Amino acid sequence: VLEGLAARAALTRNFNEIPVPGAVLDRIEATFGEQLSPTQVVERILADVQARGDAALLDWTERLDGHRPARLAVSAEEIASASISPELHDAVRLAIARVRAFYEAQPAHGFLEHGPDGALGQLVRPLGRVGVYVPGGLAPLISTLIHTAVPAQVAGVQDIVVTTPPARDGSVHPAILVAARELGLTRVYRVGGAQAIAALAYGTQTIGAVDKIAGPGNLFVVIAKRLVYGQTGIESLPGPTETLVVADDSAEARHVAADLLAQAEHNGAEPVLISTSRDLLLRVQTELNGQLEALPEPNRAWARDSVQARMKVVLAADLPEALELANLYAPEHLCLLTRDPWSLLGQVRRAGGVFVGEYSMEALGDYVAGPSHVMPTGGTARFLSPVNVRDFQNIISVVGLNAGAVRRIGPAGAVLARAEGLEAHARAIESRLTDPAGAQRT
Ligand code: HSO
Ligand code: ZN
Repeated sequence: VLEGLAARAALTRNFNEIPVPGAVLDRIEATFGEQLSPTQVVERILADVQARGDAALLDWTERLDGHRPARLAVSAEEIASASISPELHDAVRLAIARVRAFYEAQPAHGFLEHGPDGALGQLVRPLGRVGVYVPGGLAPLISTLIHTAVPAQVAGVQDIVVTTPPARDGSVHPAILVAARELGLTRVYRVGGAQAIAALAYGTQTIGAVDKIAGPGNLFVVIAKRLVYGQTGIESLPGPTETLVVADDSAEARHVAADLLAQAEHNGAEPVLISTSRDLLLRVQTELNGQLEALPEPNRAWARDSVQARMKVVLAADLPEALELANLYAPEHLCLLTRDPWSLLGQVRRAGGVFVGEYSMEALGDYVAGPSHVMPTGGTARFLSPVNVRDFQNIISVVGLNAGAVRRIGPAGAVLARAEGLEAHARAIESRLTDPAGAQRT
């Protein structure tokens, strides 16, 4: 249990390179026959896809996912005929409807202010083409497709392509295909990893280049997104998830434990508990052990790894200190399980999402609450926001001044231009000031 300065030190995050598990390095050596860093692996894949297009995608998919697809594109028939249980299908529809309703409420329009100087404003336009990366791997993240594609659709993006790694038999999980169908998405490609990011950034014969790539992925996906940034846009570099629970003595220990374990079952997750009550901390410890043992495998092993390797427990002097520590950590998820959680909202400054009270469990937020579950991780909530409509729009500044404005503000512009040594700028401004026709206009 950490307190005071020790808590502060433990919750202060430095930017570190993503740690690479030894098993990943072993697999790289087995696959490549030499010791390469993950970044070197990604650089090779990016260069190869850029040079050889589809042929490289097929080779890397065969090599890394164990299957050589006959076609990269999932066919229209496959999407149309994908089927899941009625219960799951209804849940997919509900998730889509709720995420859509949430983003339709986000104000995302431009403005044009008319005044004596003319008009100034911002045009808001949807991005042209967006690529959504849907992780496969341990879990087929149906919800991640919904939580990334829907804000893009609400932003007005017409062209959304989906890439997702195929299973060993080459299939894509039917629920991902059903979700794509329900979203009206017709372009789904069975390719994952760095090769998928390369395809979206550079374009291949089958997969056209996109303007922005969104969505979480494994280490190689994140490195690839970082390396292609500039060639294409990215929304963030999503890393392992974190959940920070602030709880006082009124919190139900079983809820606190359940919320921490829910996110602990994600690979590499970091659970953090800050409480003002030592008694609650003890109760949570007992609950956590019991609930952990009751989980089935492999979930128990995943959750245990997060709890044992990364969980942090802090005893705070009072709720203001708890919130100050939470802001310092800037968690992806901040869960408030206190007597009067709404009263703390004013002190929340840095978090991806804040989950207020015992009925706002983050696990529900992962699926059907409304806001996208793609939220800033690793302390990036200091400067990033959750995926939202604005990620899929660009803003164009509008300058529409009149002659009177040039008379009033032009001289100052010319002075600044000459101070910068930029004579042609000054003259461009003054060309309107000396134009006799223009000078008469107001
Ligand atoms: N909590 C994860 C997202 C997720 N959970 C998807 C379940 N499915 C990252 O915030
Ligand atoms: Zn989750």
